[in-house]
This record gives sequence, C-alpha cells and structure tokens, in this order.
Amino acid sequence: MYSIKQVSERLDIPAVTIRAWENRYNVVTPKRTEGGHRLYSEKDVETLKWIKKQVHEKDMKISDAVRLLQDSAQEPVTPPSENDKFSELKDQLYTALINLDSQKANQLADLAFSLYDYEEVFHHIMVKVLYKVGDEWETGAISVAQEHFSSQFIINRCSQFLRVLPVNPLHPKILAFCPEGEHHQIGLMIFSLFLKKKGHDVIYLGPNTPLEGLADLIKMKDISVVAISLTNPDPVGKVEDWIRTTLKMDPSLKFIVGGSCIKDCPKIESKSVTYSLGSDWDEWYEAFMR
Ligand code: B12
Repeated sequence: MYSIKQVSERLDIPAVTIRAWENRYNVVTPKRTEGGHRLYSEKDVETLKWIKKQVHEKDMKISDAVRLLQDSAQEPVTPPSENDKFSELKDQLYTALINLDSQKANQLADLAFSLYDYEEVFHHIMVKVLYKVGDEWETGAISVAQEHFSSQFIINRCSQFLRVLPVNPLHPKILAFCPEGEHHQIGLMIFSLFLKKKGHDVIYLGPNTPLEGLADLIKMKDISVVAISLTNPDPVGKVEDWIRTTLKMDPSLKFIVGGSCIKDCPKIESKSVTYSLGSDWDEWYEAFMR
C-alpha cells in the first residue's frame, strides 16, 4: 500500500489533484490508516495512472475519463475510445476544409453543434481537425492556404460563441491575450469560451498583443484573472518578467498560462500563477474562481 505522497511522486500528479479527483469524481476510494491517512492499493495507482494518461496525453476532460472508466466496468486496461462517435464528422470536416469548401464545412459544423454540446465540438472535433491540419502541413501534404482556411474557419465559429454568451457582471473579469510574437490564438479562444460559459466577462485581445500598457488596462477594467497563451517559446522570458512585475503591482491578481510550449518552459513558482498542461480547467476553476 502507498501513501498519497508516494503515489504523487510515482505518478507525478500533485497530491491536491489526487484528492480533488477523489472528492469530486470518486476516481478511487483509498483505504485509511487509523490516523485517517490515505492508503492506495496497486489497483488504485493503476487507475490514477490511467486517468492521468487520458487527461494529459489524450486531452480528455476529467469528467469524461471518469465516465469512461465507469462504463468500462472498472477495467482501465482497454477502455472504449471516447472519440469514436466524433470520428466521422471529424474526417468529413477535415476533408471539407482542405477542399476549401466553406459551404460543406459550415453544414458539417452546424450538424455537429446540433448533435453535441459546443464545447465537445470544439475539443473533440475542431481541435483534432486542427492538429491533423498541423501534421499534414508540417509534412508538406497540404498548403499554407489550406491551413489558413481551416484555422480561420474555426476562429470564426469560435468568435460567434464568444460574442453571444451572456455575462454576469458580478463575476470576476478576465483578460485574455497571446503576447507579441504569438499568433496561435485558437487555444486561448476555446479557454475564453470555457470562462464565458461560466458567465465571466472575458476581455479578449487575441494574438500578438504587446505587453506595454496592459498593466493600466488591468487596473482600469478591474481585471482579476489574466489568461495567457504560449505556443511559441520566444516570448516566454518577456512574459515571465511581465507577470512578476504585474504581480508586484497587484498581488491579488491570478494568472493562468496555457498552450503547447508550457510543458518545457520555465515556470514561476507562485500560488498566483497556474500553468495549464492539459484539460485541467475544471480543477483550476474550482480552486481559484469559486
Ligand atoms: C493554425 C496554426 C497556425 C496559424 C495560427 C492561426 C491563429 N490565428 O491561431 C498560423 C498560420 C498563424 C501559424 C503560424 C505559425 N506556426 Co502554427 N500551427 C497551427 C496549427 C495547425 C494549429 C494550432 C491550433 O490552433 N491548434 C488548436 C489549439 C486549440 O490547440 P493548442 O493551441 O494546443 O491549445 C490547446 C491547449 O494548448 C490549451 N491552451 C492553449 N492556449 C491556452 C491558454 C490558456 C490560458 C489555457 C488555460 C489553455 C490553453 O487549450 C487548447 C485546447 O486543448 C498547429 C498544429 C498543432 N499541432 O497545433 C501549428 C503549429 C502550432 N505551428 C507551428 C509553427 C512552427 C508555426 C510557425 C513558426 C510557422 C512559420 N514557419 O511561420 C508560425 C509561428 C507564428 C507565431 N509567431 O506564432 C508548430 C509549432 C511547433 C513548436 N511547438 O514550436 C505547429 C505545432 C505545427 C507543426 N506541427 O510544426 N500556425
């Protein structure tokens, strides 16, 4: 049997996350020592390892991973693929986009939104299509024009949702931007959608935003949380300095930094700064925004 510290070290999952998965989703129910400390069996460890894999490597939402686990009768070895139901639409949308066929692509997107929750459509269809576009673009199988058409299509669809979702003026305000030099904005848009769905007013500045002047905007607009997206590692150092300076100015601010270069970039050790490595948004929201 293992303590939470041992499990945390072995699986590289923070103890706070393991506790949250237990309390919120009943992922595992460890035994307790007489003193009330958690004791995990080998099976518990395997289950947690499987959940981590779904969430961090396959980009699945924790709630979906738990549902899968339950559906597969506690057999974490060969769980069904949650993406199967999306695969046809995903393939068709990909084909329509690389054929630059906006009518067909819009029809497919409309169909997807009518069948599934819009967040599911973005995470399981649109994002996956973009990853495929990226892979094919990298190998030279598709052109820059096809890539631009695809990303612009998805940006347009995402903007429509961002525009129409209602805002609760009592909820903390959020500033979202990609720093200067960062043009990849779709991840940030999808995260902004997540926050807007919860009723937050998100001031979305989009790609390639100069850091100068943002501190004034934060004060002026009474911002509580700053969301930053980084794919390209070049602006990381500048962003880090800016976060440190801005935090000195207002220590109550919270930062969340996400995007595909986060895995390898240096991190600021501060309770006020969260680095999002995957679909851990619900957890972050529970911890910081409730
Ligand atoms: C579309 C695209 C572009 C478009 C961007 C359009 C736009 N306005 O966004 C354009 C054409 C501008 C572009 C340019 C470039 N691109 Co590009 N691009 C892509 C592509 C195909 C899709 C990116 C995308 O939107 N993915 C979907 C989103 C949703 O995924 P994501 O960003 O990872 O976001 C997820 C998480 O990371 C997270 N997240 C992201 N941001 C945030 C923020 C917060 C706060 C949180 C909590 C979470 C979070 O949430 C999302 C959902 O899970 C990728 C391929 C790929 N595999 O991603 C290449 C890719 C990212 N690009 C790449 C490259 C190399 C470039 C260029 C350097 C190419 C060039 N030679 O010019 C330039 C750089 C431009 C720049 N300075 O930023 C590489 C990056 C390699 C690397 N890691 O360095 C990739 C991986 C392609 C490849 N396979 O080589 N690109």
